Amino acid sequence: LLRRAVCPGSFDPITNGHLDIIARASRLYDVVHVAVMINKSKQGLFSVEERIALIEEVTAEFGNVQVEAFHGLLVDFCKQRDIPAIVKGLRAVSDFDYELQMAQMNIGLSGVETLFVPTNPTYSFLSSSLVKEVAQWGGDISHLVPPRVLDALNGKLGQR
Ligand code: COD
Repeated sequence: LLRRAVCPGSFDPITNGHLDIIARASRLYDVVHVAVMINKSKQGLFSVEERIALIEEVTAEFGNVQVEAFHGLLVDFCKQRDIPAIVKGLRAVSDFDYELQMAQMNIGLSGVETLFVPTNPTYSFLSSSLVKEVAQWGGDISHLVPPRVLDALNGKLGQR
């Protein structure tokens, strides 16, 4: 029996903070599913296909990570794939209120557990939106995203 977990998110784009959580989950579980939420009401910088391609490239070395898009409820994604656990990074107390609410809703909906991993302090301030904002104005983000993502960001922002 394979032990599975899911790391869900928007990943627009994946940062070193996300990658750290996925890497740590991949050491604890046989298979880690990365679920990229499709949000029709919020257009991202990267398309869902582009986000998936970037995540696949930067997680390939772990050898047990599977990347997919999803829409609807995360617990339904879990049920369809026999995934009993959601792994989430907690950056600060500011994440906690909402994460606790979602965890309690999700276990109530379908019994799926949520495990919180404390963020690597190097990345505790890091979010996709800050990365995009800093990159947009030419700030150096090379220590905050994988090189492949840096290239992709420069490509996107250069086009505009
Ligand atoms: N350090 C550590 N972890 C981090 C960092 C960091 N710097 N940045 C992000 N993370 C982790 C966090 O665990 C975070 O939750 C996750 O990565 C994803 O982050 P984002 O910003 O890409 O994604 P969000 O916050 O937009 O994703 C929200 C979800 C898609 C997980 C959530 O909205 C969801 O589950 N939606 C599906 C619909 C659903 O089931 N709704 C009911 C919920 S009860």
